[in-house]
Amino acid sequence: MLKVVLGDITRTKADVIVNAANSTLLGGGGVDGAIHMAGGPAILEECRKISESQGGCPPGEAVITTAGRLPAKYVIHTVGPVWHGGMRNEDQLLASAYSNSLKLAVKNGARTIAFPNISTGVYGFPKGRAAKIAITAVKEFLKTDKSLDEIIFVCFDRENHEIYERELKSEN
Ligand code: AR6
Repeated sequence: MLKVVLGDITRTKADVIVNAANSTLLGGGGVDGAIHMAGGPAILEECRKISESQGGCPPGEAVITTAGRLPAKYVIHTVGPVWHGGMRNEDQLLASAYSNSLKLAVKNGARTIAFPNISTGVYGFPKGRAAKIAITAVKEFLKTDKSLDEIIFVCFDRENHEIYERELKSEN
């Protein structure tokens, strides 16, 4: 049910792939840039509409769009917190980014979902701490909702991959 892979999320087959976006929803670098590049302009078009109607997306929340040309049905764009040292509600906001993405995926009928390591790139969240929060948030969600078949953590860098492998192993 919980799976960890090393790779590029734009090549991952899942009903939903999650994007680590920013509050404007208008694109950026990192995984956000890769998703828009691979998925094509239809994704940005929908993001723009959502952004105009609700004024962007605050940290911890999530919105859904088409996946364009990606091998997924939807992209869920969530905004992780910028790391400021841990005293600005970063842990809770990161957990919410995961749980709100899961809720939105289930609401849209998804059975499989792939997450990048939200906030651990440009936003500077410590990787080990982020992995613990991500895994805990997903496990909490799975306690009450049984509709997802597979949740994949797609790690792009080896460091995150090793951290996730270790975290999941130590829990089993
Ligand atoms: N597939 C999977 N993971 C990836 C990929 C990929 N193709 N490319 C990078 N990563 P980041 P953040 C990993 O910086 O920290 C954007 O500009 C990367 O190794 O993409 O949440 C947004 O617009 C890292 O572990 O997102 C925001 O402004 C993880 O994805 C800002 O960056 C997240 O790194 C968000 O920062």
